[in-house]
Amino acid sequence: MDTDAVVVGAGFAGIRMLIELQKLGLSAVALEAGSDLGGTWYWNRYPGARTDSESWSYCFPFPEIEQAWNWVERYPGQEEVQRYIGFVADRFDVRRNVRFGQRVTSARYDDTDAQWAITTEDGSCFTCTYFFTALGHLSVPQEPAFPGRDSFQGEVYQTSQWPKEKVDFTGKRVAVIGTGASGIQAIPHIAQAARHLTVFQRTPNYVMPAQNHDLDDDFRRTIKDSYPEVWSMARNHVFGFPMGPAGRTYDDVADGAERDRIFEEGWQAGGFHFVFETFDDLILDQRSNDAAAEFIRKKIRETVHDPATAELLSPRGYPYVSKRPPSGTNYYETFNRDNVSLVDISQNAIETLTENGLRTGGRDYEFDVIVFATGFDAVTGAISKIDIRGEHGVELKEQWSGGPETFLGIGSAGFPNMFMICGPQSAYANIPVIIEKVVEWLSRAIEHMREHGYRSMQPTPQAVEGWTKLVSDIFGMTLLPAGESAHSWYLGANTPGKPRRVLFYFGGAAGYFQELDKVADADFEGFEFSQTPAVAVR
Ligand code: N01
Repeated sequence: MDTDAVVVGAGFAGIRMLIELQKLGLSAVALEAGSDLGGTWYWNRYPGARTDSESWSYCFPFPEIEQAWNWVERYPGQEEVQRYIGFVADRFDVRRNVRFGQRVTSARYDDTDAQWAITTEDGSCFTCTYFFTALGHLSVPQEPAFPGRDSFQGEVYQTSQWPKEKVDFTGKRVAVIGTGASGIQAIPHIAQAARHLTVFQRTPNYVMPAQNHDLDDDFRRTIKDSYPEVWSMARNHVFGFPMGPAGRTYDDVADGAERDRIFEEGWQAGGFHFVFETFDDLILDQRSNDAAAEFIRKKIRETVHDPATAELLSPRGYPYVSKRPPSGTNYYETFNRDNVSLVDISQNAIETLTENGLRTGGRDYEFDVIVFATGFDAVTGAISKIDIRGEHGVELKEQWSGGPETFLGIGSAGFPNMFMICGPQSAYANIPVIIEKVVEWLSRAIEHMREHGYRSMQPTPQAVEGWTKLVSDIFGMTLLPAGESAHSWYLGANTPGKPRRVLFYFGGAAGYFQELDKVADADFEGFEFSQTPAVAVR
């Protein structure tokens, strides 16, 4: 099949891109491995899965959708988000352009006719001029290679590959391995049904209370009436949330009690409000960060009855936010239940899975069910699973053997017309807000090519080098590098053997948008264009 564009993935990014391609009058197909739309929200069906961006900013700024769609909860659950994506796709009539059950295995650029050939697992081939990846940052699950994995005779689940049928934990002895955002959401739900739940924790997290609740009609009306302001705030906010800055730093508040009052306000506001509405230098000033970290530890001590368990749950030794902080609902409270226990594996790695459970610290534990909540080969995992070859047959995997190198998180030198929607080194922020801007930018880029009769574009090696350095320099100005010791996936440090490379631009959503606009306004400076396959225009 030949189309103008192929989009790989039908989650938020893929659907948004399909809508844009339709507006541009281009033919397009999206290839999706799942059997329905949603991407992350298709695969992550574990109990308790929900966003930790507020629903009214975890969506697209299409006025007709904003008015027609009614969010049920402050933080929508997996099912609600997946339904939303389907609603958007149907309103714009793009579902018909999605091919489900199509896992892409290779993408080859043909130098002679400047076309991409995209092949899927079942041997189907799609040729196109524009090749978009919309793969998500967290789409390749990672299960540690525990010895004895196949010997365990009970049920095994991975949070991000959860079955469509409901899993019944009633009366069962369950293990959850991993206390990242997925584990933290799943644990309180599993605990309610299981006979006994044992949580295996390697690194404690700083868990903020989500303070989730249903929305009422008055609130929905207010939001619907104020979407222009919501988006204006989100686009100007460092992480793409409709929040203002806190307007103060650590040094502005000398009194410890007053600082705690401010933290308490953030805690009650819930989720990321604690990060962004307390002190503006939380990820820049160690003292500010220490104060926040100690406040959270105090909350854990107040919540968890057993002091030894509270101490094990208390993160120490790495800065707050240097590892992506999750939001939870009844997370710490769950450890007060009689049927829940916590096992610290920071010093005693899981030695092996056994026929009846697992062994750690020389002790055998027996389970009916083991749940892996062990995270993802983040950001580069999905793209590196596709055999991508650009000009002169150059392999992307080979080019990125020391870690990904991109310009703006969108393009890589030597890969003409391959556009990553939020690829490695794009902005770290509330993702729909970033997707929206990147898609607008890509639309402008395609219009620019059409206007000038260009056939293809790709970033120059100099632009890629400059961006990679900028991304790394910005990261180095924050407290985030210290997250490496706590296996932060921002750096790929959660994946054994993965080269360490800063995987995101941490200069904020607004900073990223300025960078994108600067490039586009200067006729896409940093990109080279080709009029015919053979002639490059610099
Ligand atoms: O994965 P994670 P996740 N032995 O990498 C542990 C997004 N998300 O799926 O911390 C024992 O955070 C590992 O231990 P450690 C969100 O961006 C969003 O939970 O590396 N344990 C850790 O505890 C999030 O950040 C939402 O020491 C091992 C856990 O497994 C991202 O997805 C919801 C181990 C993995 O935690 C990833 O979250 C869910 C081993 N060998 C996810 N290897 C919302 O928006 C790993 N672990 C709400």
